[in-house]
Amino acid sequence: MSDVQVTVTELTYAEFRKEVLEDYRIANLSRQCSIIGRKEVLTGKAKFGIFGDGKEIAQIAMAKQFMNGDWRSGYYRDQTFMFASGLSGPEELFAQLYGDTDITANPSNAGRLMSCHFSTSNRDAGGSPVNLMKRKNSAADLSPTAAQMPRLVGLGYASKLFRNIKELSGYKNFSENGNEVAFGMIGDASTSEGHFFEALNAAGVLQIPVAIAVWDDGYGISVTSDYQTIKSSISEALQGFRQDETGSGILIYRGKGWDYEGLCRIFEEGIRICREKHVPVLFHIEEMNQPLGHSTSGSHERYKSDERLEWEKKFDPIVKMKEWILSSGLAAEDELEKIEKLAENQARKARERAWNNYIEPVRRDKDELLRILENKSCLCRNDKFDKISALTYNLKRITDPVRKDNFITARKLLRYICIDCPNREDVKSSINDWLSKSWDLAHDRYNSCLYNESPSSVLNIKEVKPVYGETPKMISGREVLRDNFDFLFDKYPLLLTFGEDTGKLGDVNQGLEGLQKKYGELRITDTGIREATIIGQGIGLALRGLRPIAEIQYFDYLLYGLQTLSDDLATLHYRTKGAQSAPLIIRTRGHRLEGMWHSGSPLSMVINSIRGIYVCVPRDLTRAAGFYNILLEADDPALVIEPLNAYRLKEPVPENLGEFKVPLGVPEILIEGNDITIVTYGSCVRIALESAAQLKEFGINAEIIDVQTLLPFDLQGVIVGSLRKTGRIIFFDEDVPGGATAYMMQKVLEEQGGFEYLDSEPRTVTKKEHRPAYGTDGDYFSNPGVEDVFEMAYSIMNESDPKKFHTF
Ligand SMILES: Cc1ncc(C[n+]2csc(CCOP(=O)(O)OP(=O)(O)O)c2C)c(N)n1
Ligand SMILES: [Mg+2]
Repeated sequence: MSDVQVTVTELTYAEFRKEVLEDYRIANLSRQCSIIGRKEVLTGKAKFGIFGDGKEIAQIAMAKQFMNGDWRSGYYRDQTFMFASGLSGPEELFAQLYGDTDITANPSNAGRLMSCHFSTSNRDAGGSPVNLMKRKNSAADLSPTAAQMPRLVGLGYASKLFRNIKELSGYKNFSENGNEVAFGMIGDASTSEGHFFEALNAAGVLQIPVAIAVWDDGYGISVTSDYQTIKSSISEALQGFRQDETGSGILIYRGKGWDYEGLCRIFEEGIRICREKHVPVLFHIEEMNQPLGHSTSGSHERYKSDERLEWEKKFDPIVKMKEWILSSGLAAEDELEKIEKLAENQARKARERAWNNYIEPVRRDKDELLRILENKSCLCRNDKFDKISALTYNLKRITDPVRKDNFITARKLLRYICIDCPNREDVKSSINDWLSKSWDLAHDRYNSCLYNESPSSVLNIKEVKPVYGETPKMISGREVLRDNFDFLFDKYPLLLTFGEDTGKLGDVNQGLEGLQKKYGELRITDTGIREATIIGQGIGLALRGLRPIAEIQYFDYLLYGLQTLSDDLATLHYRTKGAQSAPLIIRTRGHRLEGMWHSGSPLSMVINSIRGIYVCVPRDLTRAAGFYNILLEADDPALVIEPLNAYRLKEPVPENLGEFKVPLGVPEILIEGNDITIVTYGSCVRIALESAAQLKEFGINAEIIDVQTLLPFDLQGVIVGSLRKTGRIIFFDEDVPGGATAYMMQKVLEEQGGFEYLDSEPRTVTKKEHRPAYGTDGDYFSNPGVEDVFEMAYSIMNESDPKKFHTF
């Protein structure tokens, strides 16, 4: 326990009693939702259930300290916290359980996530930012354990920036002097994850207002804490993190999950200090339980001993709260029973309303389809007709259909309408009309909002070309970037960047040289070596309205942050159906330089795991600057991979630094040619250009295309246009065979329909399967070079006209 003096808010006895009884009602309501919810799964109405039973009292106590402007970054046990803070209620919980896609019934995830995955919006329906200070906020929940921890760092760090950067004091929709606390919740077993320790260390180093509760029920599914945590206790394990006389460190409290009074006291004290002094605080809440077991996928009787199960009954927090109320004389048994009944009724009614809201539209769709079939069906009496009537009959019999039932029936029916049936065209068009309308709705329900679809999308922003004087000055690429950043930091007060060596050094390649001095240590900042929480720091800051550029020193090290990028940032807009946006820019540098971990181009690994984030692969630093310029005018997350070996090469300086913009999804044709199209990006562009020069010597005119962005990819069909002209194509990069070249090939040949224009076999040029070896020769024999591209292009030309292009 901390030695700071406790001040409990003064209430009259009547107010206090009322508050306690209301807390008792919320606890019971939440428990009843868990009990009824579990039954809904076991009886087949819902698919999967995970609930917050056993954690009710501590969450109510913590929620008392949750204020407007604060943020929660929790996990799937937090339903009671959400109820108690007024951010959710039983009806929404059931809507989540059924997977209701109606955003008004299920605002947290619109049916895209399972139960107990909450969020609040930071964008309105039109995609504009909302006032975050007029509401309590919750970052969108995730299922991977501890995945909520990296962004917690950013959610807390934002308060520090708002408190300490005076230019930010006017942003009243985002902060009031940085008084907002970021609440983090995590299960005991999940603290075994590296993300937990990394986030805690970062919070301690940064001294930011995060309040973390560890809900300790002694189990991670069936695995007990002796397998999870050193000394079987996270607060013991963290003794070295504890605040000491120097003032740095973390405040650590311990509480018991069933001790209502004690919990109210420690949360009040700890979070007050956290808010006022920006000291991180951790609450280790022990002796919690899970009366209904981990989830609906199994029963805990399989792995808990009889004694443990007995103990769980006795130390059920609601039972204990009741005992405390009775013993303190705040209410009598019958009054509490009335509250219990009321809570049960409220839960039942909420379930019923949520079920009807969910099922009625699906039934209506089914009925509409059946009406079509009853009025217009195949008239032919043959085996096909039997199939049609069987399909119709089977659909009719389903009382609680899912949309899939309707679709399967409609799609299969089309197969069985007789070819010579007089009704054929009529029936077909009616079913197709139903399907087409239903597909559009299904798309909106299940497939929309992977990217920003609102007016603030970067795809709506027009290109502004770099403008050059007659004899532009030639400076190194990193200077172009630095001078461009100078404009950006001047223009956007909310812009800040952080990463390893980003601050004092101005990044390892000096793209920010001198800018920390000019814009201050908080806007251009060094961090520890902790890629996952660098990404998380960016996500949290972006959620809170800032415009962060998180720097990952080398593309190869993005892997440490990839889980956070993939599971959190990439899915964020989709999993909230556009209600939450985090326009984080991740800046890194990659492609060939030196050796295994400084030559990374694992583009397929990245683009295939972060759909939802745009990926820009500029060939030089002017293009990179153009991407930053356009991204900062929009509201989308993006990864920009700067070409490592271009920082020292000379580039002409545009006159409109900070203004020119490179559009996303628009490839650039760098050399026009009629014989063969070579498609590439990033550092490979220079190699392709050199190959084109060598091919020209042999009478081959290659068309060189820089795709510029892999996500999105060639939105206007520039590449297929080139292929139509040349009939031959090579996809070239430094990824593994079958990597991003295969991705580009699929886009051009399948999606853009390029297959029909092929006169020769489409080919790829890539690096070897293994990572690049060290040194010039290691690079030469691992990565593709000018000769490889030349020879591939030449061999294709030789095959098509062996007389003109003889074999070497
Ligand atoms: C990264 C990851 N690994 C495994 C799982 C499967 N899983 C879901 S919950 C859970 C146990 C978590 O236990 P704890 O953190 O103590 O939380 P509790 O459920 O006990 O509240 C596991 C292993 C997961 N969701 N994510
Ligand atoms: Mg646990």
